[in-house]
Amino acid sequence: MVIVELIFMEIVLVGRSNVGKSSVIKQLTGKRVRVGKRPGVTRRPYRYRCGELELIDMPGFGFMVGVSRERREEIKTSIVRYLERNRRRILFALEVLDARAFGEIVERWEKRGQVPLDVEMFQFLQELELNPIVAVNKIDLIYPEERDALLDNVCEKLGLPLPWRQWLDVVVPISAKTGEGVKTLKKLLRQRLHEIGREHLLNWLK
Ligand SMILES: Nc1nc2c(ncn2[C@@H]2O[C@H](COP(=O)(O)OP(=O)(O)O)[C@@H](O)[C@H]2O)c(=O)[nH]1
Ligand SMILES: [Mg+2]
Repeated sequence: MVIVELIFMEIVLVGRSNVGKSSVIKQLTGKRVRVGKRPGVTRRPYRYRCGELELIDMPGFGFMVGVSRERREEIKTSIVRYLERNRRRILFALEVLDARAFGEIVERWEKRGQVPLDVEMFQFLQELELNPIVAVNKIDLIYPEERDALLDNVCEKLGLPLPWRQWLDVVVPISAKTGEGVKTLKKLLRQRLHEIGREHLLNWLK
């Protein structure tokens, strides 16, 4: 008997718990996705197959109410391990941030003299050459006149020189709730796959 295991190429979504990873997948795929599920409960990556491509909804990392420190460490380690082990089939990563919470969390970590988890993850993705796209989600909660400053701050913290507008192929403000910016994100995903000659993997993307 011959067992053929089909290996699909992947786009992996990473980010803190509750930033909207699942909601983004729902916006992109139109699939029924577990949204707002109790954080820390999802241990395994959820795979959403779209044609010959898989979108991977990784467990959220970082602080979660009712989740022990040990468990949080375990989750972080499992994410890092997953990315390393599956590196060859991952086309790129999509790191999702919460526009409203990001600045505050980062400052708290910096005050303690630590590298914030989100920043560490971004750097790790860069090291693995996973060319992360950063989706700054929940932008609907930010007043339009405050958005440029906020996105500049995101870039600054991630180590990307200002202004943020020179990173339009990396940083995308979106709202997985209202759908704002989702079109831009889709365009960016297409562009990325076009660059590596795999645009056909997004034939399903409307
Ligand atoms: N206001 C707002 N809420 C959002 C947005 N995206 C997700 N949410 C909400 O944030 C919560 C967490 O979303 P979820 O997709 O489950 O986050 P995950 O833990 O990263 O997968 C849910 O209550 C969502 O309805 C957004 O763009 N704007
Ligand atoms: Mg989720």
